[in-house]
Amino acid sequence: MGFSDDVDAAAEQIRAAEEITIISHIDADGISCEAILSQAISRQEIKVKSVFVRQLEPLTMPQVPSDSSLKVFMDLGAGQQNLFEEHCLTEREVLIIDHHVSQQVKRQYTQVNCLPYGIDRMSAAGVAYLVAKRMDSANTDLAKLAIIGNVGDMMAREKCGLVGMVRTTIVEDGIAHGNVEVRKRDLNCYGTATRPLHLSLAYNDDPFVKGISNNPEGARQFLKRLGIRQQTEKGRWYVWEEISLEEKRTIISALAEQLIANGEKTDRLFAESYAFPDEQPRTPLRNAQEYATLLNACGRWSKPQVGGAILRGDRGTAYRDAEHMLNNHRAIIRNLLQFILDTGVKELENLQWLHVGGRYPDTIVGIGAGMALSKLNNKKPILIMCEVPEDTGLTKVSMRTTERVVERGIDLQQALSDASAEYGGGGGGHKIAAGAYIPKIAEEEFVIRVNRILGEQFDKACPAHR
Ligand SMILES: [Mn+2]
Repeated sequence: MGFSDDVDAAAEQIRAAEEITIISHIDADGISCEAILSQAISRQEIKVKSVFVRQLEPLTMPQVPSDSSLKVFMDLGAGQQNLFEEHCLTEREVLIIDHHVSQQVKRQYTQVNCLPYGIDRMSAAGVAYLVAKRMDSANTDLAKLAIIGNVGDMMAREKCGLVGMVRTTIVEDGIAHGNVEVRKRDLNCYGTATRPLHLSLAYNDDPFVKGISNNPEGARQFLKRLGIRQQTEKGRWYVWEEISLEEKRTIISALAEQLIANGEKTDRLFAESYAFPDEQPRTPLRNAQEYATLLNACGRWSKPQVGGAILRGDRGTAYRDAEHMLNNHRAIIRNLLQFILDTGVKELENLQWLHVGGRYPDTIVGIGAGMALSKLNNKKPILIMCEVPEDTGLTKVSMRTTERVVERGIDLQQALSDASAEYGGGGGGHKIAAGAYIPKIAEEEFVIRVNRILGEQFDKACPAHR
């Protein structure tokens, strides 16, 4: 049995069902998954309803209905199959569509998961899309949604573009359908549809360009020196997507020169980007990255259905609500970032850390950690702890690092899951970004333990280095 057989089996199981409940995750990948599969199912005239959960755990299991419907778990479930057994779910009523590490249990739940086949650069939305396409080859309009989910789950981060089957099948389907446009060797930069040029450059730190990254005024002067128009006659700021190809080239080669002058590599200056020509210019819907942020904002404000409505084409109330959440989302992240910088982190040999208490929603702490890292010593992973509003005995831990540090042997997902194993706390995520829940009383010991594990990872990858 190969991955493609599993996709077949999943499509079969869905087609045979009379009624389906989708249980999906509240992030951009999970929201995209739900929109892809639920539309594909409705198009077959099968009844479907959806439930979103922040994560699948004993507390959220009661949200899974105990009825006769087929329960399709998306972007979660692979690692929580013990919960299915505990809740007496049978093999017949469960289907898992996921890309996370799977857990061995007695029951053989049907699962379609790219990870065991060595496909580690595909998110759950990618798997969901392949199933939807197998259900009906006319579903290629949904490739766009799968691209948003993959980009939202940072599948394009490491290689500066989507790779493998996601690139060769899903992106190509999107291009052929006409609602996806690929820009090869675009600037590796966020906010190309909505941020003024200089802010887009200043907020970018991968690669970090001295005098420009984290320096809006420096970026503005840089553009001025290059003779790039920055504002319209009426004073509106231009964004990256609307300037000419020639202007883009001028900016990119000047940035490359700066990097070379500082003895830095230029390989991460370029990235393949995914644009959506069917969306309004200068809105967050115009490219996969900003679209994913909009969906994440919906999820983090506990309104994943609003994100789902936008993916289904709602540009009225849902879109206005989402824009509002996006603005709030950004304001509170800026505030958190400032709090981390003002308070300062404590440094250990292999990491830097801070506890932000109950000041910020636990759902945004990881994002704040990532942003703070670029303004701190980015050679050391950052670890931020915060309180969990639903459970005063628990602490949420979020860690972030950079591609360069991952290249040196660091795996944050492994570090957190090893360090929290003994508390039964789950660690999830990726090499570059991971999170875990631990008992509040174990906080200090935990930080020390993670520090030690990171040291071991550094040593193992490069013993001579230290
Ligand atoms: Mn995912």
